[in-house]
Amino acid sequence: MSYPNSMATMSNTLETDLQTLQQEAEKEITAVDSLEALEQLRINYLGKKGKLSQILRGMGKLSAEERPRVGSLANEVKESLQSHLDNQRNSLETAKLKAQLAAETLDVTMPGVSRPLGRLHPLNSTVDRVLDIFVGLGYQVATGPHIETDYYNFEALNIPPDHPARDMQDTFFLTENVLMRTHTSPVQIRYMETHEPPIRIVAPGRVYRRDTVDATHSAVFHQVEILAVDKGLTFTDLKGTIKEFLTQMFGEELPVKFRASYFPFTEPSAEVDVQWKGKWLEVMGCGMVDPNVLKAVGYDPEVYTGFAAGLGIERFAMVLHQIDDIRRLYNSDIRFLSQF
Ligand code: 2U9
Repeated sequence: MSYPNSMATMSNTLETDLQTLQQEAEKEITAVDSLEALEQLRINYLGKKGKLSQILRGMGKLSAEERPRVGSLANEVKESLQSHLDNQRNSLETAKLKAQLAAETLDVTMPGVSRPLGRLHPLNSTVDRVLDIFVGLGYQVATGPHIETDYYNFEALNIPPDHPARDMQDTFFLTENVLMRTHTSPVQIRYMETHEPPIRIVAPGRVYRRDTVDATHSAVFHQVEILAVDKGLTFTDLKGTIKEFLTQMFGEELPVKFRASYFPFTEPSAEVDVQWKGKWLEVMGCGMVDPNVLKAVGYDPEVYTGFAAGLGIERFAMVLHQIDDIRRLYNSDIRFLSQF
């Protein structure tokens, strides 16, 4: 049995078409340079409506003997195209990853952007040192409002209206009865009103006095005051406490002098001088709490005694760091501040 010529031609044509398709496709696949274009090629050649399917549609017309031959060639072509597609996808994906890695490379050895560290202002570090010493001696830190009433700032501290002692602290009044505190002492009054002895407190804070600003005066400055109230406290306890504080503050035991003075809220009162680098410096004031102050907060002065002391933080910072003008502490000049 022989086949009509047309059939032989049909199978030859299909085989040639398949081979041409393979050559063309493989050339295009190897030349493509993006994953998107590669996917488009896959659809064009191997997709449902792709070129391979179109050629294979002609297989229906083949004889039963020819069909397996063309069929197996078609499979070979399909597998070859598939493996070319896979190879090309792999190399494109590898190239893409490499490019991405190169673009995202971090040089971990590159020096960072330097950000200068901040630091404490010398007033704050001085307050901190003072507080640390008193906390070490068993004192508790107490704070209170900057805006006070006449009662807490003056009357409870044994400074009645029209008393000449008021002239010692020119005051910023907000109303007749309300003012900017001239010392941190109202903090201790408030604390005593709400606590029973024994008490040991240290009160740091900003205070306000009408003052003409010069190298040693400022209308706004900082104080730390201490107060201890207990049964049997004497001037000896006060002296021992202040000597210990000054020894820790200056880092060595220095000659200390207690010079009689006057404060309305203490009796007796004293100024404290310390000899440092050959000079006597007045560094703080102190005294035994006046019985009138204890009475004002409801403590019985026949049962309890107390001692108190106060110091100006600016004065201490200036002495310790040899600062010649108080205004340097408020100007925020970084060349000055970065020295501390
Ligand atoms: C209460 C009772 C007594 C606090 C005291 C001083 C002496 C003193 C000055 C130092 C320099 C103020 O900053 S300064 O100008 N202070 O000399 N302060 S006794 O006495 C008190 C406080 C509170 C209830």
